[in-house]
Amino acid sequence: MQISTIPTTPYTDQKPGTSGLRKKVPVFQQPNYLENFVQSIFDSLEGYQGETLVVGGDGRYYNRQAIQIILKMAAANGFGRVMVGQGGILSTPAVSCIIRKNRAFGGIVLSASHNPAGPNEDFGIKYNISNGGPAPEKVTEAIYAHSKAISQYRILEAGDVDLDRLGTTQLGVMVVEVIDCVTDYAALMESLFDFNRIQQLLTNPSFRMCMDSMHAVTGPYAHALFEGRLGAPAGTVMNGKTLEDFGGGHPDPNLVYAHDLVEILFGDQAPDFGAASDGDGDRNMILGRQFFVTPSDSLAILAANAKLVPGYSSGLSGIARSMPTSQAADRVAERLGIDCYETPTGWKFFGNLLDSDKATLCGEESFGTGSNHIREKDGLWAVLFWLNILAVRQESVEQIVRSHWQTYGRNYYSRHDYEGVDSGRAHQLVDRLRGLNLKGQQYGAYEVEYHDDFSYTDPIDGSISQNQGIRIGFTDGSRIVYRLSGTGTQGATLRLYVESYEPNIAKQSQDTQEALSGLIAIANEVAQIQDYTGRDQPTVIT
Ligand code: VG1
Ligand code: CO
Repeated sequence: MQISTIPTTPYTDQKPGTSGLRKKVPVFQQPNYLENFVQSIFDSLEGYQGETLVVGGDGRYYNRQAIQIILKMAAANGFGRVMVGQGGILSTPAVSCIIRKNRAFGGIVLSASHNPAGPNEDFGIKYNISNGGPAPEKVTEAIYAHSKAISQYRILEAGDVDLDRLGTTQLGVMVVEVIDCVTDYAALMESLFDFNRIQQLLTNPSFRMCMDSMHAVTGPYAHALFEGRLGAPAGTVMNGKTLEDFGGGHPDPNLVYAHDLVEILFGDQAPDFGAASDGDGDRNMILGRQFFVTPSDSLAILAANAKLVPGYSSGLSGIARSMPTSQAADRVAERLGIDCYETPTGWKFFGNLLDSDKATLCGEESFGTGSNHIREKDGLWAVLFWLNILAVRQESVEQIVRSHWQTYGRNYYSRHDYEGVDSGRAHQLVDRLRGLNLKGQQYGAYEVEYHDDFSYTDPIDGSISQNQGIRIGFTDGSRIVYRLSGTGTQGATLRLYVESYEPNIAKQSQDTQEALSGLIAIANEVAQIQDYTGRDQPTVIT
């Protein structure tokens, strides 16, 4: 088998966003587009000769073709072994787990997460480092720099590898190992949670659970864990077959897109517990019977109840949350006497905190929670964590959340997304906000305590990340945050995050949008959202 060096010219748009490079499939199918990016990843790394690379994706359209190219390029560039999930399938958390367990050099995850899939929809590629986590900014910047200067890539001339048959094959001098996508991940879950107790809960006829895998990557994992190992009745997992187009859906586990599940959990005779996960399996939504748990609350509740779960019974070293995530977790950290870190959006910023044991649990408002067990957010881990708590406390989801609010107060929280707006106007909106000086301004009952553009200095390596979102904080602890998405593939997406704190138990049962209506009006007015986006309503409210 021969290694070819193919001349190529750069593409100028290969800058990784919040979570890797995401583009429409036809963009990735342009000549050498994927090859350029993969070679740029390899060119940014040092010392991988003979080492192991983990490769897998969420099963979306173009996954298999991309994997064949990556395998041949890994072989030509000198990797010693590639571990690839059977059928090309690996969830994002499973990749992180497998990198760590096998002390791999790194991994490539093929996913555009919750973005729709299909021939004209989205594809994505992301590099993870040896700790199992997303490449930090210095690596993604190096990849981008290489992509702008690339002149050639290396690829092995060879036939395709059979991705469906478990076992090892040879690709030149490199070994390709096709592995079961669930085994290592399931073993890790079993080491963290009280599977016996969860099994008792799931086999008790008076408890019913519904898990929506949304035709994306968690299907095989959820079947194996819940219906297999934990004994839940067949049918507990819905939409469990991974499809290349995710069944035409939008595998974003929220009240808008997980509508099948929401209908069931908010219908008559609803089950006790519902959960959904996203395209690549790193996000989760938790529902009780006719009850929605906000992701920010979920993080706080997991932290407050961590002692009930075997893997966390010795306590937490700290908690970390992304800046726009509500401050509910901060209150738990305070009571536990541990630190709470506030990072920019994106899981890559949690890596150093987890590696240095400054944080045990991490979370984002965007339906992402996780811990130091891997270096990615982890959807099914969160579902199991909730099941473990439910099994121990023997209370309903709603009871657990309400008693949490009674103890800590309730952080009303909502995110409004304006998707696909004109990119130039969206940037103007943010630039204008950055230029205002709002400190001390009064809006009705609200007085602005601080107004800034969030900047983060990593406490471990000192790296600085600027312009991470406009924050307007009020003296009563309420907040408004504006930032532009770094994962979209069409125009710009403006995200508005609104939060207020309610300690009074008598006022903790309001509708969220109503409770936040005053702040939302201020947020619209201050940023002139209607003028800049041309929209009078957000596309998605979560
Ligand atoms: C979004 C979320 C962010 C998350 C990122 C990747 O980013 O807001 O919290 O880490 O997606 O998640 P942005 O830049 O669009 O706001 V996933 O599940 O797409 O890997
Ligand atoms: Co995801």
